[in-house]
Amino acid sequence: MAISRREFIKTSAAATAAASIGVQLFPGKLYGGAFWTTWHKSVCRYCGVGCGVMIGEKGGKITAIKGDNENTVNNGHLCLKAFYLNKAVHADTRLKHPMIRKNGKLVKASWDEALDLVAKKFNEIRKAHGGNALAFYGSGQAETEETYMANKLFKGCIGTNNVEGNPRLCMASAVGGYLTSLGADEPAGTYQDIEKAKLFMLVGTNTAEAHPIVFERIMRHKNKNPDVKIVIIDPRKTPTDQVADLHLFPKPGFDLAVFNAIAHILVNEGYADESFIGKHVFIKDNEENKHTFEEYKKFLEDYTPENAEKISGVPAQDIIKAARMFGKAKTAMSMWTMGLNQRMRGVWANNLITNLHLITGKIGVPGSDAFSLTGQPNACGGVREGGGLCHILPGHHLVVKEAHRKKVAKVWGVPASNIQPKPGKHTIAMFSALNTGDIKGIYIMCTNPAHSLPNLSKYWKGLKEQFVVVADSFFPTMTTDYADVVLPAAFWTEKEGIYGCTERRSQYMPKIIDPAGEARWDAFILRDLGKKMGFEKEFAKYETAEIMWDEYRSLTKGKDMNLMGASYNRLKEVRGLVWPVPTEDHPGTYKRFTDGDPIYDALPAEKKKGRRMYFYGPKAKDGKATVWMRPHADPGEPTDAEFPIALTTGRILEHWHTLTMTGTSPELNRAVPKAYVEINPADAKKMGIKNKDQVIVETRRGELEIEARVIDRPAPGTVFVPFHWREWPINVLCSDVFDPGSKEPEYKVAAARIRKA
Ligand SMILES: Nc1nc2c(c(=O)[nH]1)N[C@H]1C(S)=C(S)[C@@H](COP(=O)(O)OP(=O)(O)OC[C@H]3O[C@@H](n4cnc5c(=O)[nH]c(N)nc54)[C@H](O)[C@@H]3O)O[C@H]1N2
Ligand SMILES: Nc1nc2c(c(=O)[nH]1)N[C@H]1C(S)=C(S)[C@@H](COP(=O)(O)OP(=O)(O)OC[C@H]3O[C@@H](n4cnc5c(=O)[nH]c(N)nc54)[C@H](O)[C@@H]3O)O[C@H]1N2
Ligand code: SF4
Ligand SMILES: [Mo]
Repeated sequence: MAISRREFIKTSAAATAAASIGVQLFPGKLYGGAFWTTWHKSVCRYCGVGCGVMIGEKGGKITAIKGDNENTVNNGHLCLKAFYLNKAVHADTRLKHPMIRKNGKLVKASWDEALDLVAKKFNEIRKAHGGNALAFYGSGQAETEETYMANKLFKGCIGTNNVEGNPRLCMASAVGGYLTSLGADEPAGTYQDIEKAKLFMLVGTNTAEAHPIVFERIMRHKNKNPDVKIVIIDPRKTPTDQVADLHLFPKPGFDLAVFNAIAHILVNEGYADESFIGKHVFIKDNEENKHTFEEYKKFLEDYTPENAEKISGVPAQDIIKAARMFGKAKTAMSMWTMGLNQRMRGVWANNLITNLHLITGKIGVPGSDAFSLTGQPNACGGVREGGGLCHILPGHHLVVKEAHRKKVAKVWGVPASNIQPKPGKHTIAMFSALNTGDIKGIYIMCTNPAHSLPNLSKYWKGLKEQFVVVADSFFPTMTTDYADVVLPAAFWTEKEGIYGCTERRSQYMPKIIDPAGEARWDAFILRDLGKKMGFEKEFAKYETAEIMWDEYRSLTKGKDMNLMGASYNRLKEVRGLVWPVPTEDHPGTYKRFTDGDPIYDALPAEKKKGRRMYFYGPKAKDGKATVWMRPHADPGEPTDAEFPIALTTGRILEHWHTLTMTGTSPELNRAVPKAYVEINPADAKKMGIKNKDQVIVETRRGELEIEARVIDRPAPGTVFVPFHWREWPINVLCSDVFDPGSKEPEYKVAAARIRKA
């Protein structure tokens, strides 16, 4: 029962619109079900929405999947990818045994052979070149327990902070935005705000395809309440436009001026809440410099809608309209994803969107929030909270802080001096160091960097030359092509663990069946590698997932992301808990920094006097958030006469990243079997290109032959290519310039030209 792709029947009826984005509208109806099926409560392993699923198992096989009616995230609904999730579990492409490269070929090996080899090689490298010649590269799709084990092994035992993961390519700018704007990572609100919001501003998010269940909630809410308005800011029309009241099309990378121009209208037309600003907000242009509201107004004078039009190409009238809609709406929710984060100035872009909420006071009240959508299912839980990047430690601790290193080292049972006081190498620096040979050995888990990094061919060199270990559940991938050792990892449903989604909700996933072939749980592979490397004592106690989770949780005690009330026992029963959840009887927290947040509630009365919010996060001062005076900045590679077209890349509904999982479903493959480049009809006409012509897309880094899809989606001057297929590796063409703060690369903008093949 494949749902055919995008039958765009122009109607606002929820059912039709939902079908076109592949949302299952019949709560509880199951796909591929059977009698005698045993149902298990779990979580979808695809996107960061974090939908609850019920998984059917029969005779040791996963047979069915349906939405969990009791889970408030999705209320029984599922999207297309999740429908076919069970096909991935039993796919022929599952990796079933370890492999070692011998004479250039990967050959079958035993677990002992493989892990002994990795331990020996890693120890040799460490002895000869020090711990910093080794690295770990993980994933926002790994469980919190898995990332926790990797952190302990690399940061705590081997003694290197070269621990990174794909959230650097994804959420790093959002983290930087939240830390600088609100003083603490992750949103203040939750999904509950959706049904209370009067206006949605969707910026650089193709919500309908990338976060379908969030989109479905927005759509239903708007259908029931026609006064709910939706503004989209994106250089492309996407299926998300089905609900748009207004769409602003900036040139890719040129929208910072638009955000400032919206602020300009808000402050000049009386929409600013000066009383909220006075009590809750600093205005700054750098860490030290505080400014008055008048000075901020003056700064915004440069950003008239007319000036912003010149920079971005968005008509001034549309900017004014968007600003007035935002200003007039009683409540407003902004949502954004990679269109903002994957940018040379991704942190600034995040700041500028959050500014709009802070200057109008549209934050901390039901229905209003600056709400970043997370890409992967456990980027928030495992990596942002779990400390899976080169500068952080589990539980919102920092490697640069001595007290934090001591605290974490004590829990890990390692000398505090093991944890290096300096951040390790961020992702691009890490793969560059493989190229130069400064890093000589890397362990890659649950991610496929030889497919997903930008300016890709540049980084293949290091992967080819250094010692590369890859733990994956599927084979082959572009990264296993470069592996010296391949380790088969248990997949979703074959292991238990915790995922933390966009709305600060941690959820439990049970082990339902045995792993395919000889596959083993990533956390145990890392534990046993640790033991083989000589850290017997340090890894002796981790016999269960629960032991790892409990130890990790102990590091969150008293922190803003307090998880002390989220025990395995409790998480097995409930549909997740939203932190802070300080005690076993605490229900979890709907809104942070305000009434009902246990940390806010416990603050002394004099701190809260005259206020409705107190930003108590680690980076906030005096309980205040920050409105940032960030100037417009162009992207790293603006178009020019030679390369006149802006290439942007991203994803589509039916497929997940590098296709290892969705590529196992014939239904999804049939729906979209290959890559293409979306070209606006006006551009196509000028270039003499017809639909389905083969064209060459070229940037300064390379060229790719691909089929043209002439369609009124990208604005003229912009083209779009999805990055899912290894046969059409668009990432070779992507730019690897990155944000100087977040170090997140600018996948969203490259200067390109196109010719007929
Ligand atoms: N089906 C599916 N769903 C997924 C995933 C998947 O692979 N497949 N992956 C998950 C992950 S990890 C992530 S990170 C999310 C990503 O989710 P999204 O960010 O929603 O998806 P993208 O397609 O990467 O890009 C979103 C939009 O950014 C726009 N954009 C490009 N440049 C600019 C710009 O300069 N300004 C603005 N304002 N917008 C711009 C693009 O036109 C595009 O429509 O999706 C998650 N969900
Ligand atoms: N051009 C372009 N490139 C991009 C982006 C873009 O927008 N445009 N977006 C970037 C973003 S936001 C992201 S998040 C990245 C994603 O990029 P990747 O993380 O590289 O892509 P995935 O396909 O999700 O890789 C996950 C891998 O883990 C394996 N796997 C699945 N389950 C398990 C498990 O339980 N254990 C182990 N060990 N392995 C498992 C899968 O088979 C797969 O090989 O791509 C980035 N690259
Ligand atoms: S919206 Fe995301 S979490 Fe929910 S079912 Fe779809 S892929 Fe899974
Ligand atoms: Mo992502």
